Amino acid sequence: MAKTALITGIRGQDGAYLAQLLLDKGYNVVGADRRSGGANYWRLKELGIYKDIKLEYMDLLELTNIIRSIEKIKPDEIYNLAAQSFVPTSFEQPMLTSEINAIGVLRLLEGIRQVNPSTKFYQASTSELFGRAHEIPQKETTPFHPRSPYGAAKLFGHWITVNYRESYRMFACSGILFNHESPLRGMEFITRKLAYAVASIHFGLQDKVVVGNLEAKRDWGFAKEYVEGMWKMLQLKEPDDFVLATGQTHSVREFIEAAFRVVGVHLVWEGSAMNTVGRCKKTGKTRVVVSPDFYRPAEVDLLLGSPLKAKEKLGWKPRVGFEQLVDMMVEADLKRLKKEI
Ligand code: NAP
Ligand code: G4F
Repeated sequence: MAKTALITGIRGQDGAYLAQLLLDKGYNVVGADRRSGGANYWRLKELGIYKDIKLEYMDLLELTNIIRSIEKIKPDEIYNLAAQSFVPTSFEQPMLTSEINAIGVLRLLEGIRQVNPSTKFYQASTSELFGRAHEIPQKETTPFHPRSPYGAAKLFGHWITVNYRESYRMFACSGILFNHESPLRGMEFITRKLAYAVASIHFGLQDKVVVGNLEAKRDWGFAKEYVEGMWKMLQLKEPDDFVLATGQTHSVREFIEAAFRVVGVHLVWEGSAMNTVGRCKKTGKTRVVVSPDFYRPAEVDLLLGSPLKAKEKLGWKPRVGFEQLVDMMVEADLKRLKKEI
């Protein structure tokens, strides 16, 4: 009999790719969909899977709703991808972020425990847990030191998942995923913001992009590969926690340079820190401006993960490299914009 998976955050980047993967594997896929204004299913539509998914109204803020949904759907596996996932918003709305990213995980685990504790559970943990990183590269045993309300809330989500596994012998895994991107990434994140801006500048629809800290470094991988790692974790004999990462790190500045190279623009930089601008080497036109508006109260300076345990125990390894990822994202936005204009 086909397995049933319940995915929270189905309308997000990872939710869409995971739904696609599980449908391909023959699962019945149910998406937990909160009743939010202007609900948008563009990712599921772009992947051509919108009609193959059942949607269930379920909000991580409401335990009774979670219990009823689990009773009704009877999932074999639950993937908790729902979150207030944007770090800057967590400084503006720390309590709402914690209600969703911390207590929301507990509500879900408690719902599973009460209805059917043999349901397998995946928690979307994050490299933001490492924050002010205590070692390089970061691995499963690296101490946590979150640097935002987002990271602190996710830390609770991570430990409560471990706690329910240890206390109630539940099959609960936490994936400590480093940044993963794709053409389906939300526009507020730096990679997609840049891919879209570069495409837009190329077609003359805008002349520059305004960004924040150029020196922050991230371990950027391709989201479609990371959802495969999530699924692999729930197929293990014993539940465990895993880092998924590429093992490579690049600065925001390097991402910007690579993105502009896709459209043949080579940048030269002038100034420093918040007074930096990036100009097109050929035309001298200003294409990048740094503004304090996009700086955070506390920054995560360097993330670099070790995927060694995932390689050994899950047989998971990333294939798409940095340049290929940047290229894929800019090309996708060039194609989208070309259709629109
Ligand atoms: P995303 O695109 O922002 O998607 C998050 C989803 O969560 C959205 O569909 C959102 O629904 C839903 N959501 C928010 N609040 C909710 C609530 N109260 N009840 C139910 N659903 C709610 O994020 P993503 O990039 O796919 O990431 C997936 C998960 O992995 C998140 O938990 C994120 O924190 C974590 N993570 C991501 C990365 C990464 O690099 N992408 C790395 C590590 C961990 P709406 O569509 O209604 O807004
Ligand atoms: O793209 P970002 O907003 O992603 P961030 O903060 O690393 O968080 C993402 O990855 C986490 C995993 O490590 C997830 F848990 C989380 O849910 C999310 O998916 O910012 C990346 C870096 C930061 O250092 C930021 O300061 O880019 C820097 N940055 C510089 N200018 C900018 C900008 N970030 C954004 N969003 N916008 C800018 O203009």
